[in-house]
Amino acid sequence: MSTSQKGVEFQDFLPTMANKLGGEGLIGELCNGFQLLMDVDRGLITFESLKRNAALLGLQGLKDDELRSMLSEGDMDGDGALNQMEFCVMMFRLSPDLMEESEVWLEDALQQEFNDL
Ligand SMILES: [Ca+2]
Repeated sequence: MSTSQKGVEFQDFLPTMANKLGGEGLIGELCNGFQLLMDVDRGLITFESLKRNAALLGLQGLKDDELRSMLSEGDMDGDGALNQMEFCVMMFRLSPDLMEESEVWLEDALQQEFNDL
C-alpha cells in the first residue's frame, strides 16, 4: 500500500469550499459523504454500499475494480470496509481526477444543506 503519495491538487477546489465553510466546516462536509455512502446496517462503507450509492455521487463511471481500489486505498485496519475516520482520511488522499468529479456532488450536497437551514 502506498502511503507516500503526495501532491494531491486541492488548490482549485479547496479555497472555494473553505471560503464557504471555513476549515472545520470543510472537513465536516467531506466527512458527510460518508453518510451517503455507508451501509446503514453496519455503519461502514462496504463495496456493496459504495457500488449502490456511487451514482448518487456522480461516480457511476467507476468500474468495480476502481471502487475496490478506493476501498482498499482507504482501508487501514484491513476489515475490507471503511469506517468514518478511514473515509475522511481517504478523501484527503483522493486523486485529483476524482476530486474534480466529487466537486459536483459536494456542491449539490452543499446546496441541499443550505436549503435545509
Ligand atoms: Ca477498515
